[in-house]
Amino acid sequence: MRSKLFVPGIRPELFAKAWSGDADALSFDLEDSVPAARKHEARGNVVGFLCGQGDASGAKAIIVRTNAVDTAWFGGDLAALAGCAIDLLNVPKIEDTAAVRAAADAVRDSHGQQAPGLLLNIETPRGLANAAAIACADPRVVGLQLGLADLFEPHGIARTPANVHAAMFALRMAAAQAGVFVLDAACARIEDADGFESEARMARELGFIGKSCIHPRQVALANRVFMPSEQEIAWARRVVAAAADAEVRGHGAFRLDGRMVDAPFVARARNLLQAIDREEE
Ligand code: 1VU
Ligand code: MG
Repeated sequence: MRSKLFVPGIRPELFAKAWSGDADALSFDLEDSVPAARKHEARGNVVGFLCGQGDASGAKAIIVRTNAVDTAWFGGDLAALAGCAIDLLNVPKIEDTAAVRAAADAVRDSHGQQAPGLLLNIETPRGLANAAAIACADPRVVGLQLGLADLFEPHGIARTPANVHAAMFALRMAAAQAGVFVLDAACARIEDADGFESEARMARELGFIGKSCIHPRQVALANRVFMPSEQEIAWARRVVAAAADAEVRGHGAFRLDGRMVDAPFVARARNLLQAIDREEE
């Protein structure tokens, strides 16, 4: 999921374009891009569109961002989405494990055996402080989504590389503790391709799998930055092959192209190859 394109639920004229575009995932939004008076309309648009597509999204992951668990809209969002083929529900502003359990229970009630996985937004100071516990709170949680606009803007925190890195690193460690993936935040500066790309590169270096996009022109940038290079894949294959050989010889650490390789490096290589295999399935 290198790129996840947001599409406001009240802009159905964008749905078909987003569907046929290059984003790895689409996130139909019922939350902040939809004013309170139009929540019902947004739900109707999204449900009508998704039900009309059946499960024909192909390789694209289909996500819906609901309203937060403690809002009056959350229950109605889930009830409306119960019949749709959705890969993930993205739940915003999760702050503690009680909210995760409430979301997971509600999704099991509304969707039963077909319940989609949960992608949880960490976008408040309290959510960030509790992120590891949140990620571990229910087996339905598959990923965390960084929300920098909510995390920074109301508190007057500038979006400098140092501030962004601090938030990313904290979230990455929380996700790693739970063994779930993590996605980078949206970037509101549509015209600033360099800014988008430098945030995406920082995220990639920290092991994030992709980045939220709010405009189609950001999708190609995210797809490029988060795509593993041929060299990385070739190196991973060599590490795994050499590790198998070393194991036969009874060695845990060995030398490959002037570098020492042992268990953590082999784990990284295996993770990369497994991620590629999953993409190809
Ligand atoms: O060239 P065309 O006319 O065929 O298409 C336009 C436009 O319709 C299309 N487009 C999109 N298509 C699919 N998904 C999108 N999100 C999307 N955005 C635009 O691309 C062509 C060029 O569009 P544009 O440059 O004229 O864009 P507008 O001025 O119409 O719209 C800009 C905004 C930012 C309003 C629009 O891109 C948008 O609504 N984006 C998503 C906003 C959103 O969902 N926000 C909430 C999530 S982000 C968050 O919560 C934290 C920051
Ligand atoms: Mg937000």
